[in-house]
Amino acid sequence: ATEGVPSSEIITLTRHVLHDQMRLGAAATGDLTLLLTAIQVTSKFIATNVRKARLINLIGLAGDTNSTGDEQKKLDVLSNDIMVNSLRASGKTAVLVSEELEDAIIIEEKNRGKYCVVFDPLDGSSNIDAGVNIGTIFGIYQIRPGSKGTIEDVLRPGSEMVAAGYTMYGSSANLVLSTGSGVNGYTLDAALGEFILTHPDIQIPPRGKIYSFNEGNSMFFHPPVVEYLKSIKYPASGKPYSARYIGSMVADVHRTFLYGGIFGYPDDKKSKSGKLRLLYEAFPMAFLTEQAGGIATTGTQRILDIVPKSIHERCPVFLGSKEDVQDLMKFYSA
Ligand code: AHM
Ligand code: MG
Repeated sequence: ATEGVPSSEIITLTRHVLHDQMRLGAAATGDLTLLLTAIQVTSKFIATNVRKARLINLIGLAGDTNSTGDEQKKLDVLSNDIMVNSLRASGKTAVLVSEELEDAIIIEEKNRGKYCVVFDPLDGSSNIDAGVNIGTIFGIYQIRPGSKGTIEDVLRPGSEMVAAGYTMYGSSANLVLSTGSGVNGYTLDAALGEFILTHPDIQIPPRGKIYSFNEGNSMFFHPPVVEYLKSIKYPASGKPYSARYIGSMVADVHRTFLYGGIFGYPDDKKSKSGKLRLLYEAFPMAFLTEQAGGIATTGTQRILDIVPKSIHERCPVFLGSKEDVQDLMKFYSA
C-alpha cells in the first residue's frame, strides 16, 4: 500500500460476518447477521452516549431531573432500554435476559425470531463517573427446535451459544466477536459509523506476565487462590508478575486477550459463588476465551459446561492464557 493513500479494502463487521455465514451455506439465512446489526447499532448509540455522559447529565441516579425538569436516565438504564428496544425491533429475538431486568423478556409473537440474547448492557458501572473503560457484554443462543421461546432456551450451558462478544467503550469503541470460528476485533470508525476489522483472529498468548484480581478481597480468598498468587508474586526463579486491575471486566478481559496473563474473580469466604454473573458475563467471556485459545474455569470446572439454574446466578471466574490458568488449576487439584 502507498503511504497516506487510504486502502480500498475496508472490511466492516457486517461484511465479515456475512462472508462467514455464506461459507456455512444453506444453513445460514442471514438472520444472525441482522441480529448482529442490531447489536452494532446499540453499541454505537451507547458509545455516543458514554462520550456525552458528563455533558448531558447522564451520570447520577436514575430518576434525577435536570434543570428543565426532564427525567434523566442513568447511563446503564438508558443502555438497557436501547438494547431491549433494538433487539425486539430486529424481529430476530425470542428471549432477552438483561442484568438490569429481574425477569427475562419473552418477545411477543409478531416480533419473534429464533435467537435469545443475554446481555449486560453497561458493565463496570463503578467506573462510569471516572471516565474509565466500561463495556457491553452479550451472548446469543438459538431457541431449541420447536420452542416458541421460553426461559428454558437460555438455561443452557454456555457451550451451546452460537455467538458471543463485547463492546469496550474506551479511547475508541472496540467490538470483539466470535460466531464460533475464532475471535475477531473491530474498531468503530466514528467518521464512517462502521466497525472495521482491526484485530483479525485474536489468539491469547499461551503465557502472560500479568495477573488481574481484586486483591483487596485477599482476606476472604480460599487457599488455592492465596497460594497461586503467592507463587506468581514470589517466584522461586524469574520475575514476578505485574498487577493490572481496572475493575471493568470488559477492559480487564480485553487486555488479557491481547497481552496474555490471567484474570480472576474467585468465590471466597464472603461470596459463595463470586461476583460475576454466569449467563451474561462469565459465559460470553468464557466462549471468547476458548475461541481465542485460552482457558476459562471456575478453578475446578470448565465454565462453558455449567448448566444454569436461574438467569442471574453467579459463578467464580478464572480466564486467560492457557499456561497461566493451568498453573492456577494445579492449586485446586493439589
Ligand atoms: P457491575 O455489573 O455491577 O458493573 O459489576 C461487574 C464488575 C465487573 O466488570 C468487574 O470485573 C467486577 O465487577 C469488579 O468488581 P470489584 O469492584 O468487586 O473488583
Ligand atoms: Mg455487570
